[in-house]
Amino acid sequence: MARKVVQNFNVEYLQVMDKNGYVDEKLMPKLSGKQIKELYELMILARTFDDKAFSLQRQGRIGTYLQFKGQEASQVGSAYALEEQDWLFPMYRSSAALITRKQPMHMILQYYGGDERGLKAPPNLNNFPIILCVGTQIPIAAGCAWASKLKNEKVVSMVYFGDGASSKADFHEGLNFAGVYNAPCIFMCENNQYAISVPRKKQTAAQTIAQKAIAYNMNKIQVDGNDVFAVYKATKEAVANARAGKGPALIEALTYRVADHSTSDDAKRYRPDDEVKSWLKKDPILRLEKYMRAKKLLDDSYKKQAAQKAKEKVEKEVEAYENIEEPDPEDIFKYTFKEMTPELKEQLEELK
Ligand SMILES: Cc1ncc(C[n+]2csc(CCOP(=O)(O)OP(=O)(O)O)c2C)c(N)n1
Repeated sequence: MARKVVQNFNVEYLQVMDKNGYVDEKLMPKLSGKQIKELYELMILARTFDDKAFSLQRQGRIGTYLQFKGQEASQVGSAYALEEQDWLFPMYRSSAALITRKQPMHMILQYYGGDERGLKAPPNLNNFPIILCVGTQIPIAAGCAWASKLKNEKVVSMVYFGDGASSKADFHEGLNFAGVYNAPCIFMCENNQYAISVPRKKQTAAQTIAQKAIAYNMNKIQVDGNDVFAVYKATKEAVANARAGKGPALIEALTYRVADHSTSDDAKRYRPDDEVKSWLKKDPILRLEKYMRAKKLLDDSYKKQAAQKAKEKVEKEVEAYENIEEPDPEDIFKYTFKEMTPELKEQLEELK
C-alpha cells in the first residue's frame, strides 16, 4: 500500500529584456549587432506590411485580413531561430513569421485578396500554406516532423497557433503524436489573450498553456512574447533539442492582439480600452528600440532609414500584387484533381 507523489512538474518562464529595454546579460542569447539590427528591421518591415494590409482592406483592395500587430517579436524571434531547411506551418495571423521566412509579401496579399495561388511557396522555401481552420495545421506539422525523422533528415517543423486552438482536439492529437514518436516539432502557441471575443481565462482553467505539454512528456517553456530575445532564445534551444533527437517542445509566448481579431471584428465591444493601453506600453518594437539605443545600435537617422526602407519594400510588393494576372476561370475546374471528374468536365463545357 502506498500514497506518494510519483511525479513533480514545473513550468519555466523566460524574460531576457523588460519593457524598458533592460536585459539580463546572463540570459542574453548569442546575437551579433548585425543580427539584432536584422531582427529589428524584420519587425519594422512586418509592422509596415500589417498597417498597409489593413489599409488595403479598408479601401477594398484585399478581402478580410487578420492583423498581427503587437505579435512581431513572437513571430520574428521564433521564425528567425529556424534554418532554411526547416518547415514552417503558419496560421492566418502568422504573416510576420512568413515575412521572416522570405515568403514574398505580394503573395500574402494575393491570398488575402482572394487568390489562392498566393498560398504556394516559391521553390526552396519550406513554408506550408496559411491555414484558416483553427488548429488543423497542428497534427499536419507533427506528421511532417515525424516524416523528417523517418528520413533521418535532421529537419524541424514549427507550427503556429493561438490560445484558442489549444482547446481543440487537433492540438492534443498533434502533441500526443509528437510525444509518442519523438517527432522534431516545435509547437508555437502565441497566447495573445483572446480567441475572437473569448478571453484567455475562459479558454482554459489551466494556469498556463505551456503546462499542457506535461501530459505528453514534452519540453515546454512560457516566454515573454513581446521580448524578441526571450522568444529567440527559447526557440533556438527548442529547435536544437528537437534536431538532436531530444524531443518536441511546446512554447507559450505571452503576447497581446493589439488590433481587432480581424477586419470584420470590433474588439471594443468585449475588451476595455485600459487593457489595450497597458499592453501598448509593452510594445515589442519600442522595447527593442530602447535596448538598441542604449547599446548604440540605433539612432534617429538609422530609425528613419529603416522605416523608409520598409515602406519602399512594402509599396513595391503592393504594386506587384496589383499587377498579378487574373486567374483563368477554367482553373477552378482543373485544379483539384489530377484528372477532372465527368461532372467537372461537363461543368467546364457549360462555362465555355
Ligand atoms: C475549425 C474552426 N472553428 C472555428 C473557426 C472560427 N474562428 C476563427 S478564428 C477563431 C479564434 C481563434 O483564436 P486563437 O486560436 O486564440 O487565435 P487568434 O485568432 O487569437 O490568433 C475562431 C473560433 C475557424 N476558423 N475554424
